[in-house]
Amino acid sequence: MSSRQDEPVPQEPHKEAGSPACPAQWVGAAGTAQDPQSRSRHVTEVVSTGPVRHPRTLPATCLGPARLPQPVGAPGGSQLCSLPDPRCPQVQRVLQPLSLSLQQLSRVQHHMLAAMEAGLRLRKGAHTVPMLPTYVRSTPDGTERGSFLVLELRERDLRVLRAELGGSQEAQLKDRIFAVPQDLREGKGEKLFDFMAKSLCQFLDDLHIPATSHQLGFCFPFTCITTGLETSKLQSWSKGYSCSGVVGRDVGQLLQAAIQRQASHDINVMVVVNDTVATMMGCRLGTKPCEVGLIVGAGTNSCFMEEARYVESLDDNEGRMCVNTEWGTFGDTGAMADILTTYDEHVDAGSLNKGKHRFEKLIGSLYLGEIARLLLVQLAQDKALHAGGTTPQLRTQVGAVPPQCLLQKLGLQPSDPDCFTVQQVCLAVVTRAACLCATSLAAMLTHMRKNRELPQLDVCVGPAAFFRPRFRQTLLEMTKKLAPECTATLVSAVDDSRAQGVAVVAAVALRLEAQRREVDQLLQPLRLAPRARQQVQALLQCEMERGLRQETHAQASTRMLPTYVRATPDGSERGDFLALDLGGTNFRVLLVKLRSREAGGICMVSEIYSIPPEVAQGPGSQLFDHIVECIVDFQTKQGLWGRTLPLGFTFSFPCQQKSLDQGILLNWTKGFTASGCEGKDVVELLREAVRRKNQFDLDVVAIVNDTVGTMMSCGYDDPNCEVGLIVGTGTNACYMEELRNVEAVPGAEGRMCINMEWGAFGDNGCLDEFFTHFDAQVDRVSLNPGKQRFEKLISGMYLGEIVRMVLVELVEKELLFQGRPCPALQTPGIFPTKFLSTIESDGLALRQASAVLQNLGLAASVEDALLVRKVCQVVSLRAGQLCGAALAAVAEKIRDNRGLAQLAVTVGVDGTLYKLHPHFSQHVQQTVKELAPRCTVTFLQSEDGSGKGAALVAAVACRIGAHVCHLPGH
Ligand code: 0WK
Ligand code: BGC
Repeated sequence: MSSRQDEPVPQEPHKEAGSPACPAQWVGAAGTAQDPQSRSRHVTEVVSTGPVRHPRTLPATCLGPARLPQPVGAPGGSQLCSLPDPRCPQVQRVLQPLSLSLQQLSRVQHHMLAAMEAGLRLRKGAHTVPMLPTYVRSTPDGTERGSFLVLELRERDLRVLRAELGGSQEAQLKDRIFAVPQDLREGKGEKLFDFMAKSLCQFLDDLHIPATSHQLGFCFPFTCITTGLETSKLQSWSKGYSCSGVVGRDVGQLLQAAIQRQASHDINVMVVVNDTVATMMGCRLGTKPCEVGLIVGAGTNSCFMEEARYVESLDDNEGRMCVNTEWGTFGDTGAMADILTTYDEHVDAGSLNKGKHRFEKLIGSLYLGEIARLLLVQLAQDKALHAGGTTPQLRTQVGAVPPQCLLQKLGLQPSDPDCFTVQQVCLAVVTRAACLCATSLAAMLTHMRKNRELPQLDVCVGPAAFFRPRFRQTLLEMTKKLAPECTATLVSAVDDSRAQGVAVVAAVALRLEAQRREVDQLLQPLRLAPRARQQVQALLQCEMERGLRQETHAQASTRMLPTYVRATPDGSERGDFLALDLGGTNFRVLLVKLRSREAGGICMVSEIYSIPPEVAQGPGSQLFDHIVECIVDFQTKQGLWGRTLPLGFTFSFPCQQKSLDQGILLNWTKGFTASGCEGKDVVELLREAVRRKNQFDLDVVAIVNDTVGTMMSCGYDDPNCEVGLIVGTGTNACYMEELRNVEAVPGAEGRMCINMEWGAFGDNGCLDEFFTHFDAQVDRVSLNPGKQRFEKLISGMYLGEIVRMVLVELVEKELLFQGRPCPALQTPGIFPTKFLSTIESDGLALRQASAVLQNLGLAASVEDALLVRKVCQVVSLRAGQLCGAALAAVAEKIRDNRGLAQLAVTVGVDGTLYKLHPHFSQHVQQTVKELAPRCTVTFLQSEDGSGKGAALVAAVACRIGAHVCHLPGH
């Protein structure tokens, strides 16, 4: 049977305790002063720790004319937390322990910073502050909409609101306040939650709010461990609350259960928010959201937007996470022993939570009055106040009162000097509170600046009400002194901001959830399920078989081209060789000297030359003339004139070979379209160009594909290397196939290296179900639509374009950059694949992503940067998995060929994407492990490129006498 006591009685809105006549809050609420007149929805007062525009002082009336304390930081003010020098030395002596020097404050700041960093780590140190993740991952961006119920449990009352968020318009609020009697605050927890649920239902009934389902945000200003927006387990009560049966329980569920017990309204407790978070989310400066929430009221606490990767307890450490510091508990393990005074110990001993929230007890208004009273008692005992007279009231705990009234209320007849002394005491207590609050704010800002790797930090701070000018001035100037590289702009708001903040947390959560669902839907086609990966592997195995067999070769999309490379190097190769390497990012000419290992093994000199697009896409003769010019330049530089060295030509395009030194170009790929080459023997084209130059001879011994060159180059170090893989501008692979399976080449003995040309896999439509509309767009605008379709899902020439297409669609759907037009993204090639490597690199990724977007003229929020990173990750993961599935098909083919239960094989790899992308190689390797579990595949990155491999092929050919020199006189 609920007692009258627990019946919620709505209060006159906002009639705060204490009459306006008596500036009650002098000592009470240190920093804050509620101006009951200002009922306007949003009064923003902006003060920053930028340069002091003009020193503010307290109105003289308060402190007496002459001996006003020097504002902090003013010239000559050494003792930072300076105290007025009362003529009375006793007052000086009693107040001395409250005045903290800059060294002491910096030490507190330093300890606080260390405690904050320790709090973020999984293994907590001795002195930590909790640093609790709140699962608020984004600040409002002005698009929040929706109507929410808000329940705000406060020091002495409960506020129930309905907030209508309308994007940039001001939130419409209806509210009611219900006093929370002391016995409820210190009684059974269930009673408190029933009271809250009842108040909620009464609010809905009284305001005839239609019976629909309501989303509720619960502002619960106590230390909670949060594991999601809706789940917060109470760690400890404070600020006069001590209900039983709640600590360790999920307060969101307790409230939900209490609401269900009311059985009158359909209300879902959607988010449980700490008051600092609500404050931060409810404040903004124009379009700039606050990234710090600061509470200095009955208690003190703060929160800030932390880089999630520093919150070790988080699994998904992408982006940002609002962290509730719970700095009120700082010093609970003795970190402040050197500044705590006996008065502080006394206050703590008399508090409901002895030994806890020590820092809060130096700043929160719940405690300052008590500290002041104890100082006054001390002063009275030292005959420095009221001629040493005290009264029973002064000796027992009292609330915050003005000096005159205070002493009269305490049955004392104060003299003017007494009033002045009381003011000094109050000033000392408040100034110390402001200075200590500044140490923690400075520590937090410094932490943020360091973690964001910024030379300067400039953030908006949402304090939960007006700070008293002196408190605010001391707080801001001391913060500036302790953290000169940080500028904090205080954006105060009347207490609606907190309630609005709770609604905004719910709205942002809904916005992010809706966005996440839409983004996942859009990206879904780019995700490859395990079944799809197996399918790709099986499809390629099928295409390989068809490519090798004469009767199906023409239909196969993978042309499985014989290379006439029958053996990998055995280390006995010797001699000097020229090599050309065309088809990758760079064109290289190399001199490769093969010696015995004792004589140094292989030494190479090479020169990189560019192939300008107009040469790669001009007349073929021009291209080969350009190649010859480069050879001439190289020979000159290397003093090779007069020597005709055997040459290996790495030509990284699909060539039908009838012998080692003959290769008919089937079709250009990778941005090459030089005319008059396709269908021609490129070795002949080169020889013609040499003849045109008519200055020297070339002895082309072998033309090899870059995959073959890579396999040979790695095979020189690892004889087990029987597969060559390139994932660079283009992609392809080769491997040592049993000659018996290579129907295009007579003979059944031994093996031959097959250039798979897997870039064309799917050109016959066998992969169509894996092509998304993004891929179709990329293919459509490519130089060779319909061709190299597998390559266009994987290689460096195309991944950036796929990402660009996805970003364009995300902007169109207003899921990125809030739908702001991004002309830059309409430009083909504007998002090269190297951006993926930058954006996906670990560590500073988000800053990299923002920097990349910035350079494209795209102002990105943290969410935008996160989303762009996600798109890059999805596109590169798919590419790595497709490449891995294809490689698994090759490994399984070799294992199958050899009838082995288990195969161990090495893959020689080259290509900028494989080598430089931070995660691509892992994606490939993991997929190979998944799809070819009976193959142990070792990946060997080629250090010297395939030019060395081409020279080795030439050397092997020369060694086994397979090469007939075409030169006159040979
Ligand atoms: C380096 C090799 C070259 C190959 C290239 C592929 O020496 O033969 O074509 O890798 O990688 P890309 O330069 O296209 O990234
Ligand atoms: C070419 C292959 C080459 C691969 C890697 C593809 O576009 O068709 O011959 O091996 O790129 O460079």
